[in-house]
Amino acid sequence: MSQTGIPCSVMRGGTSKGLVFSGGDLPLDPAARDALLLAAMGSPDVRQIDGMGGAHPLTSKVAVVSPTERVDVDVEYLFLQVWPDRAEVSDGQNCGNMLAAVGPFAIESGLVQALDGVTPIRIWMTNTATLATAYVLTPGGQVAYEGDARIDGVPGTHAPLRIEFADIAGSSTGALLPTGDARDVIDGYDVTCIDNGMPVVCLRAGDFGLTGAESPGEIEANREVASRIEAIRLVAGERMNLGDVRDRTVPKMSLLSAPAHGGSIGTRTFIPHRVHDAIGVLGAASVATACLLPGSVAHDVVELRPSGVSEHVDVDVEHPSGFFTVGLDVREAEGAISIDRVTLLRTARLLMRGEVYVPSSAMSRP
Ligand code: NQM
Repeated sequence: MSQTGIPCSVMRGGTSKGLVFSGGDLPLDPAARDALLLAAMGSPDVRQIDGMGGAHPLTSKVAVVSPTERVDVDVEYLFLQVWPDRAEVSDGQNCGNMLAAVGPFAIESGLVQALDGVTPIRIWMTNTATLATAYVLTPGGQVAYEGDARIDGVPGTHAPLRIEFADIAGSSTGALLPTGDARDVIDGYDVTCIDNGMPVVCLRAGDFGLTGAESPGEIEANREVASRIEAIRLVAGERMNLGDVRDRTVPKMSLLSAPAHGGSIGTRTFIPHRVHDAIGVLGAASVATACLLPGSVAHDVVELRPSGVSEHVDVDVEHPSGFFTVGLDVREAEGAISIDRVTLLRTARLLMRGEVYVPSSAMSRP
């Protein structure tokens, strides 16, 4: 059987890892593209042994980077989640971690001309029709990967890559609070359904008999809690305008607790069936935003230092492998809070560039 090689890079973006393609190297037809990506990743197979996937949703990701005809935008980014154990590829969510790889890839592949110093790259995130700006360090016009920035969940230090989001409220659901309220009750549990970049349902860990200090493995092993949370997710999905979410990767379910390590809030997040080893970028933006909303479930447990809401608030989101600091530019008008800008720090690294090989039969499927 012959094989076909498709140009691609393997990159780490934040705490995730995946394949990054130039849009022109993939089939235009989504079904043909997805068949190719399943073959490239080795899905469906829990071990993804016959492909590049890392046998976990966080390491089974694809970013497609393309030129754009939009004004005021440099490149377009489509995120595709390849399920490890199912023959499914989803464009139904965004990914702020793989987003960190997009700017460096755009420069490396010649889509964007780097400046000498820092290159701002405006990225149109097609999954949610929202904009991000990534500030890529480019001394001498080359992408810098080495540096002294540390993000929890990734060993060592790397070049800092600042990302800004403006106006991401209601990214997938149409509203920051898609149910219209800061708090709802589903199956007897208090929840906050929020979407500031990622649809997330906030819950109190204590309501499920958890302290919030459990490891992802311990929480996943608790089948009773996992199935109660999935039942809540299915109802929340309908109420959040996402429809039947049985086969969707949103909303994420974040179990919140008082901070235990000097941060603002503790989190353990189902994404939605595995528990994240850290927390997603946009997931963290949604949780951090919930922390500022009076009446939310997050507001019950958050500890902000200094306390209270000012024009700029840094929310230190604790997660299983450390902290994720989300900066929020806040506006208060007529008693309502809105977030004008979200800023955060990531790092990214080009790991390999070459061709990924797929059986030629996968190219002609479906
Ligand atoms: O929320 C995992 C990740 C993500 C998504 C997930 C992400 C985000 O860590 O922006 O980054 O929640 O599926 O890659």
